[in-house]
Amino acid sequence: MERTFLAIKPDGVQRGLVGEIIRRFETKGFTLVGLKFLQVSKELAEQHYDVHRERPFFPSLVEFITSGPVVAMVWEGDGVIASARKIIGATNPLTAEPGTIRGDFGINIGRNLIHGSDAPETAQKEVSLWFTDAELVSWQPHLTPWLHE
Ligand code: DAT
Ligand code: MG
Repeated sequence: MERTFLAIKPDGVQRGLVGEIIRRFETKGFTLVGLKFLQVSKELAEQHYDVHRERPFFPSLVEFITSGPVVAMVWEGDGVIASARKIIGATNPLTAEPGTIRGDFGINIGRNLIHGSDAPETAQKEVSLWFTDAELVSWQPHLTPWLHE
């Protein structure tokens, strides 16, 4: 089953949007399989944003994601990677569509509330960077027959 990595960034936590953000994936019908609340280390932040290492905004990315607690999650479901990206919205909250998390709650690219894996390869990499196998729970939600034909 497809899995993706999502993280509510320090702005989402500080603004009291943790419940609201989790609700959107939960009510959509995806399955939560991993969840933790943590203070991100500089090492983890740099590994997570490794693809952006050469970008001018790399230092501020690392500084921001380590500036306060983060909610790290793994969600499961058919098509969850692309669907979560749609639920999250475009990178810049100012131009993200209303109805998306970034479109509804943000105005600045450096405060875009949530991270979501962008493809199957990055999802796999990020899930194993942030979670051990023992921290992920495989379970069968009782709602399944009401969500799948
Ligand atoms: P996304 O988070 O939508 O996957 P990304 O992977 O291209 O976007 O970039 C990672 C984060 O870096 C993004 O959430 C916000 C920041 N960022 C991206 N482009 C930026 C830019 N041009 N200026 C400042 N920050 C930027
Ligand atoms: Mg990205």
